[in-house]
Amino acid sequence: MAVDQIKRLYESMPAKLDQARRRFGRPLTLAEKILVAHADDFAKQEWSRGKAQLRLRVDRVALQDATGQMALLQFMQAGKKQAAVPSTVHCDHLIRAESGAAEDTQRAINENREVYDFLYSVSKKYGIGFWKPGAGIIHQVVLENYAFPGGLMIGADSHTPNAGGLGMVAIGVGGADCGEAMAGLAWEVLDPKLVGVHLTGKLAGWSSPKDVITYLCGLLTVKGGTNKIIEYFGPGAESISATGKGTICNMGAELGATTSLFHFDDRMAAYLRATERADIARLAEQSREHLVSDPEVARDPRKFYDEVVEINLSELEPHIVGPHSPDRARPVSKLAAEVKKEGWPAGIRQALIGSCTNSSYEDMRRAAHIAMQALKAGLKAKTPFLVTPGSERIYQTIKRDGIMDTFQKIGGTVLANACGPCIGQWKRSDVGKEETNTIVSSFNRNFPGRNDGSASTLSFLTSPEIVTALAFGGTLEFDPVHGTIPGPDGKPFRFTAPEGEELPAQGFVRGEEGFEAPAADGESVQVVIAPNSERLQLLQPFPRWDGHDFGELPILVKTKGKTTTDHISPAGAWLRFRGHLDRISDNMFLGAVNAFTGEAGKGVNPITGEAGKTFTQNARDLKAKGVSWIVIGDENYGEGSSREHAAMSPRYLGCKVVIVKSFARIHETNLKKQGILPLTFAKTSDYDLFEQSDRVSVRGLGALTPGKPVEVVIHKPGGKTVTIQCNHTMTEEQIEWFKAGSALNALK
Ligand code: MIC
Ligand code: SF4
Repeated sequence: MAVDQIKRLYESMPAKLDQARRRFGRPLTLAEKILVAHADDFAKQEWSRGKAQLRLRVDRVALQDATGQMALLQFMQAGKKQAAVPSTVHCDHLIRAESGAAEDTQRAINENREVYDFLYSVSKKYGIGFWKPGAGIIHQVVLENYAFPGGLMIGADSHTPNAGGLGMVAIGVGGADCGEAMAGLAWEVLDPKLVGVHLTGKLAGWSSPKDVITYLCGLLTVKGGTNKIIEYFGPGAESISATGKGTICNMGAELGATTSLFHFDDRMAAYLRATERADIARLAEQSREHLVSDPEVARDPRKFYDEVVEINLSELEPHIVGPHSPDRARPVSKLAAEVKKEGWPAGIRQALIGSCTNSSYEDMRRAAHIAMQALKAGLKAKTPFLVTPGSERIYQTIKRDGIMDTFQKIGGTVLANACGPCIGQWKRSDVGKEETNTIVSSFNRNFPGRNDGSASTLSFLTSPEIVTALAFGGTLEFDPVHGTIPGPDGKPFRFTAPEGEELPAQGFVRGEEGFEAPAADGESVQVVIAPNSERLQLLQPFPRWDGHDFGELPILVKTKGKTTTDHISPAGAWLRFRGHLDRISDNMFLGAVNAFTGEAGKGVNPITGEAGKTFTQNARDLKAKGVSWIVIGDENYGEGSSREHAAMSPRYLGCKVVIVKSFARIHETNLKKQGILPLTFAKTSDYDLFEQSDRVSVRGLGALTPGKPVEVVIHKPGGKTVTIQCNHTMTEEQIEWFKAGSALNALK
């Protein structure tokens, strides 16, 4: 966004904020200020936390190459000449880690040429900035180039909140939301509740920003942040660098939070200057009072936030979370005992640092400081050590400053500036397919199967400095903070706490950054999709609702326990088909645990009774027979990624209704957008009523009304019926999406 647009935004803030203070009759928090400043129509807008639907104007849209394909295919259907808001596409998810940066990037370019060409030509045509493969991971590149205090951004990726490290309200959404904002529509979100995190004390020693968020994950759990903004404030915030703040906000996605953000401060200004944005730093400094909460809020936070959490950073111990869920947290010092108790393999097979969560200069410096200590002592890393830098700028800078050299000396492999092993783009040959094994990384997610496609891999997440120390210890039983490992001389060796400056003393190297500006006039640019492509497929509109209630639908799947988007629509090798709805639908529910059998990915065909087929095979059979179906799910259904494929594949193969105990925010919206009815049990225990051979009817759809429950009838095989109540959160407009068959149909 051009500097003069930021200037105009800041100039408009005082009047808008005053208006809001008058209307609400109280001072404002920072999140509220940003939401108010971006209201589509402040006067008409209803404001009620947890209830109102906000209509906002976003400053920017960010897309990556996996979800971006669907987002752009949907945007193209809107028939616009140009994207209405500044937007960028980042090629980061499709590069598979195999043998190192240069080769992996080249291989990806060859394998994904068709997709990259598509993204490039669409970008060029519609005025969208394009970041080439290898240029960096979306959130790091956005932080370095586009994020700014007080802005509002949406991104087709759940870790978009990373930009909260620079005081931006940045929200992860489905591709349809992005496509619509790019087509010039206001963007809608549920007015979030506000959680204030009051930081006191100071981060020091081994404790790092990662520990703030892994600790919070343990405290609030993976659904603790649903429909809430987490706002960090207090004197402790100043002891955290802007990139460290980014780490904390990034992983707020693991709390299910709408977003997370910090108040503007000098650390942010320093980062803006270091990334060649002194003009924005100056503007923000001049508008400082609007880029933090009002002073009354800081004095008495409990009056203004819905919840307040206190963290004394001086007392915060390094934490580690996992396996299989980011909220399984404990201090590193308590891990060894738990490993013994649970019988997890203590030996670490791989140690990985980097990713969009933790690849700042500071992270790399601190990790290198640990590595240097070990090198000096003559120690060798006991596990392979993989590094994914977040951007070309980081890569070039750590290369110049000798950090890369240190990593290479300990036997590390530097991977492309891309997602790689974080999203299952990892060709790993050191363990058998079903071998239970342990890995540690500085990433943000650790759902089963996430990193290498194997649910037998136990993935633990912690700070890059702890990961590096663990690579030398080689076991989860080593506590780098308090423990020792044998040195080459047999004497115990103890690490000292990591150190590392937050910004490079000599400035960042620009490097070859891989940005392509769009064409000045995109009219003549052709977007090509080969008709026989297996990677890309133009979308056909979903059929409209036929006006009838849903009668006696079979249950395709009832899921048990965690059902993340990685369970519903796995990534890894499937990323290949993200632009081809039919092909990718073969992965539907492959990771979901069947509540009737305990088996993952497979179920009984509800019509033929045949067992042992994948859910997709059964769904395709039902579709061929013209039978629609329903999904029953557990708590926080759809947690994790923003990928709308987790809603589109079910929709495409005939799903009408998803009834669960509770939803994750992005997924619930994605279901609505694609025309599926998302319902929650009024009584959670009604989940237990559903059995394999039941049929399910949903009544009164013609009278669907915001806030009014719907009646669901369970038909038991003997003819007995049970009627239960289910809730929905659809607004008038969202009910129109349902009737039209999808939000996109409603728009046309
Ligand atoms: C993730 O971290 O799960 C991803 C891969 O970045 C996803 C996006 C995707 O599925 O493409 C996300 O976080 O939204
Ligand atoms: Fe990429 Fe992993 Fe970050 Fe998602 S969380 S954007 S897959 S690095």
